[in-house]
Amino acid sequence: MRRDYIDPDYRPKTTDLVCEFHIEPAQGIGFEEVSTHMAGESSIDSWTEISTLSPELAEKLKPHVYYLDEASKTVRVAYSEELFELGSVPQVLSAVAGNIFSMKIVENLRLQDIAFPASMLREFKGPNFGLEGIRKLSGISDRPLVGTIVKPKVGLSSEQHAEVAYKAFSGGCDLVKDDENLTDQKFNSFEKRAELSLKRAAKAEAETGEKKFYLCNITAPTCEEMLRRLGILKELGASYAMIDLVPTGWTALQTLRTAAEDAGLALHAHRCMHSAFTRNPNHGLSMLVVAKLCRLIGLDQLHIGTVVGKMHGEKAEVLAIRSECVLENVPAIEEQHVLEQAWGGLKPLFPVASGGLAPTMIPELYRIFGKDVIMQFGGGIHAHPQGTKAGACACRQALEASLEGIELKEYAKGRKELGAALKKWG
Ligand code: CAP
Ligand code: MG
Repeated sequence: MRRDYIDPDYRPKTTDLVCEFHIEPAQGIGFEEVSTHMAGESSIDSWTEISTLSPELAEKLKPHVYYLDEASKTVRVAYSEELFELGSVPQVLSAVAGNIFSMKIVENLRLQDIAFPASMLREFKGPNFGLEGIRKLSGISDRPLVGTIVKPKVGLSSEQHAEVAYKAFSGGCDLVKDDENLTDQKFNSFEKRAELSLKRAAKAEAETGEKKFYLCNITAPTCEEMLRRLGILKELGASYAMIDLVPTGWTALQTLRTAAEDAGLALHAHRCMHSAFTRNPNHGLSMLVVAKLCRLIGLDQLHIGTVVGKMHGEKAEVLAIRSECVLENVPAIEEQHVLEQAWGGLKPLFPVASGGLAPTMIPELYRIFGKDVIMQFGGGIHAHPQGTKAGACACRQALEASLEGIELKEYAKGRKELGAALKKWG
């Protein structure tokens, strides 16, 4: 007989880490059976009762499956904080998002949310800049920030890349970033691109009187190389570094967080590859969990979805992710599988909406996200009929119209950039 961890009378302690799972048992396995074994496998158990685990130790460390609802396939488990290395995201994931996905008794399993106890929050720094810090840095307090991704994703030389960045800055972009798959290729080396693009950012800053940020992608094969690239950005006077958070991994992010603070750089996190494990609603882990881990670790900006653009993500889900980025106290939302979370003073991070956006979507984006969002347009700027500069200008015009509550069609009168964008994207 293996242990039974089902305990509906248990009330999670403030020191417990609580997880909500969606569980579908394999054929012939009962819901309670799979729930209790999953809780055991993610904490102290093996597949059979082990003599090395004394009853006293088991009692002290056992998980509590305190909520089970077979109809909604939902289970909540409270784990003692003693099971965890409190400041290690990799260790926490090895436990509550580790072996359990491989169990034969599980047909589908999804980690919907993790509610972190205060003891764990204290072990993490959270964002160094965060939403408010970025606002201070940019001097922009009253509107969304506008950014672009240099396109094509890869293929331009460093000089061409810097020129596109300059046009985007001149047209009105606050931020210009690399694409996720641009790192240090033969045609466009990291060092040269960083140097030239930062120079062009400074030129545009002087010419426009607005702050201009270039976000160079430091994603690299090792942490050492990533830190070296971070050092180069610091030397060149950058304000930001960008990282592909999933391909580089949690250890890289935790390493980078400290180094970025020492270097005085803000961190922009691109979430490419997240959908490999977040997209299936029945299996994997949620983007909400990814976002919470990013805030915990302390990234300053994170892609969260757009609702209206080219990437998947329903409005309710995207807004729940947004809440985890910006609120101090997140209330539970049963139907979104969101657990209550108090953030213990960890700073909010700046949410980024990106992916398939055009200037004509700005009024809708503003309605959905309000002013605390960074709107990023790749194709939506570089495919503008009059070019990149006009594309960036059209975005700023559409944003001005949205802030003033004026219809785009009306605002486009006498503004040829917005007019052309409306013609193209309606
Ligand atoms: C957007 C983008 C970003 C996506 C990522 C792209 O370009 O550069 O990587 O926003 O998606 O490569 O698709 P476009 P998400 O504006 O031309 O689509 O933000 O959902 O992680
Ligand atoms: Mg991209």
